[in-house]
Amino acid sequence: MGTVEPQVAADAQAAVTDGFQLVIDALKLNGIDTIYGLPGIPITDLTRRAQAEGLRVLSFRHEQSAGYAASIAGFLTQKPGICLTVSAPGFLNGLNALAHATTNCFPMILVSGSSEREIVDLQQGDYEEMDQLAIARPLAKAAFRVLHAADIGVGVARAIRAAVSGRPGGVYLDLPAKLFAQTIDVAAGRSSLIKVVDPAPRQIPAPEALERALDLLRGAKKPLIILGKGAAYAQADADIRALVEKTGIPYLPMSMAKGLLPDTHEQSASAARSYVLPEADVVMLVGARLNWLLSHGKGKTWGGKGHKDWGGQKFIQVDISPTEADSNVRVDAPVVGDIGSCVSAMLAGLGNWPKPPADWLNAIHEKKSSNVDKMAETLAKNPSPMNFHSALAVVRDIVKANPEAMFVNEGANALDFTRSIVDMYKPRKRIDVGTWGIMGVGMGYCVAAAVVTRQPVIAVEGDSAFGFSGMEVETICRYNLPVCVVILNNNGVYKGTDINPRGGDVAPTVFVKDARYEKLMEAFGGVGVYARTPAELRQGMEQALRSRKPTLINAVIDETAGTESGRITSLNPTAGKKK
Ligand code: ADP
Ligand code: TZD
Repeated sequence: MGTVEPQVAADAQAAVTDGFQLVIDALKLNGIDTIYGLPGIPITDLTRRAQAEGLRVLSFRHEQSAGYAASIAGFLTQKPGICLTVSAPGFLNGLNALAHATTNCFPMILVSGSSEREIVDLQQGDYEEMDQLAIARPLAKAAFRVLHAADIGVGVARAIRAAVSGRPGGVYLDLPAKLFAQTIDVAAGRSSLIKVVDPAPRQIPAPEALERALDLLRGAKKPLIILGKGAAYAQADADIRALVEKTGIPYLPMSMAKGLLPDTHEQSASAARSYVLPEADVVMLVGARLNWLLSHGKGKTWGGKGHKDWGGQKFIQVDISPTEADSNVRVDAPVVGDIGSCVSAMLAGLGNWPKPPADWLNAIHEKKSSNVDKMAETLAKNPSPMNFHSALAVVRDIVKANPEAMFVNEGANALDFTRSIVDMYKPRKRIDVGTWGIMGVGMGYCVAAAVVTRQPVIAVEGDSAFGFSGMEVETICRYNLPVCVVILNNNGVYKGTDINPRGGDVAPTVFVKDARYEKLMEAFGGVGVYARTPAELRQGMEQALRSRKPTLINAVIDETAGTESGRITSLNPTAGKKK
């Protein structure tokens, strides 16, 4: 007996599994191989054990960056990006990214440990006490809590389905501390897990909706296609290109749809944007919303008389969300379905498609050429100090020479100028501030972009924008990621020249002058470059791409360059009051 007993005990032990293990098994079973997070009570062991089980666990310096990384990993892979945080404060730090994912239609799951339910619910003051589920719910597409180890499989499956099906979004999964240590029988645990079948089912558009849309488009005299980041997300690149090319219709890519067709494509109307929007008579939106980024489909941008007046365009909207149509103006032909299915069905229905009228195409061509010529003149200048244009002329060349590189972009002027100057050549290479125009996505995006695509990453950052996630350069160095950060440093938010009329503190938009951001990268073993001329910037970028070493280039630009709020000064209620 004495010799048998320990064996029985060991067997009994081996025959149970616990909450930690089941969470890991459930993720792995569903093809999730990376966690972006930050350890601490109660999830430290989850991060350790996940790593030991072969998941890639990327630890950040702040949950917000981990969350942004997860959100963009979701966009790039169509699988939910996982962000793992501790309770209350860690959860709240991750929440911004969860809301960002929901707003941008990126699939992501924020998994947070939480404190004891019975203490939290009686508000008895637990360690990091917070009713996280209630707080996450309005910001997430769905929110779930798992109380029993046997329900982990269901919880993870529901979170995955909610994140990626239909319109993708952010999902919250609440895992209380007690769950992790719960044990259940191994066999029962195994059979409780769910491998999600067809997590994002195709949604086939109705034939009559397609016919309505194609009829409208065929009859247009001045048709226009607008491609949004939903189209980029859908990974239907070849069909989208074929639809644009076979119809011959000019198109505008929204910021993150740049590169879906190369920006140098002859049908791109980007350089004639302010001409085509008010002039077009039928506009087909493919995975783009008529939100503020498109001036709500009305007003002067669209040729309306007043700022809320309809410009007379008819809209076709291809979108997975049936409630998106009519959100701002009338949509005459909604086509509801996933973009892959919609676009291939449209292609099949094109028949003998008439080219758009030549006078429309010629007018766009003319506008484009004169705008491109004007821009070329500006870019060719070599002012001292550098300005946005002379620095971005270099970035444009480097991106052209490295079309596979991922491209991250945030800032105000640093965003707006870059978006219009730097061409993209491949789908889903450009990732940026998205629907909210949010600052702080930069370094988290860099980490995820490098990890997911294994391509080099170039980030063009305003100096203010960079500051929101700057400490993550340590993360970039720690994982030795091929990231080249270029800071367009003009000493402040928008620019660096504001003056406090009363003296004393500097103005709210002004930073330390001539800050040496490159030393931050050097502090962690990366390469720092101080660039005062386009030639120094070019050399720094070329070297970074060759070496694949983490590099930060502090590109010093004219502090008077830049306008308040970049190109959206009109949204700034104080700007009008300024002399
Ligand atoms: P942008 O900012 O580029 O204009 P938005 O984020 O405003 O793009 O719009 C993206 C749209 O794409 C959303 O309305 C979303 O419902 C839709 N969408 C996302 N993924 C898909 C998909 N796979 N199929 C169809 N529509 C999609
Ligand atoms: N906070 C967050 C989270 N998002 C924001 N968009 C802002 C604040 C407001 N904001 C902008 O919209 S752009 C910007 C801020 C602070 C920074 C602009 O300065 P920059 O870029 O140095 O990054 P430029 O090139 O100097 O304009």
